[in-house]
Amino acid sequence: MTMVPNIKEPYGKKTCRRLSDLKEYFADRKAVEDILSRDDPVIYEVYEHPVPPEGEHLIFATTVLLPGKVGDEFHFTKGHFHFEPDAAEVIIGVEGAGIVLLQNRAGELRQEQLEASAAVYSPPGWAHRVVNTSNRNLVFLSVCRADVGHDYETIIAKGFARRVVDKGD
Ligand code: PAN
Ligand code: ZN
Repeated sequence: MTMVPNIKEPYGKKTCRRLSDLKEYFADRKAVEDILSRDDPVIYEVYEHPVPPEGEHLIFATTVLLPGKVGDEFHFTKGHFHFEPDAAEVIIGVEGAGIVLLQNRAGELRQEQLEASAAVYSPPGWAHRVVNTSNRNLVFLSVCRADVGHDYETIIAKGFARRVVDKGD
């Protein structure tokens, strides 16, 4: 039995994030511009199941984070805090391997390994970003309250305290 229902159908919404959507997130702006002058590669896709955006429902989303780097920095999701009530989230690895960066609003950072069948808990008040450190797709399921609301602005303004780069090991 597969742990995640078919991620292609049915889903309520598919979001495709390309490098042009993430250009202010990567550290190496020259590498971003070099790649964008040739192509606008997909970094990740999110398949959300259709649920009403209300607190008694759960968001049920599968993310496919493609392998690759921008400069020496591994592909990652934008990362975000949740708004009201800063609700928690569970992230479950389905395929591939990588890292979840967790950071609270005081700037405290934690790092967890993500791999198939691993579950990572993002507590209330902690932002989460997933990084693909492997050479294949990193697929994971995210579950949280459907009314959380996503705060990307704080991450754009302050970033995460850690970047995950390839130093050859
Ligand atoms: C996930 C994320 C998904 C994409 O479903 O939304 O992995 O990451 P970004 O939203 O940071 O671009 C989740 O955390 N939902 O709350
Ligand atoms: Zn979230």
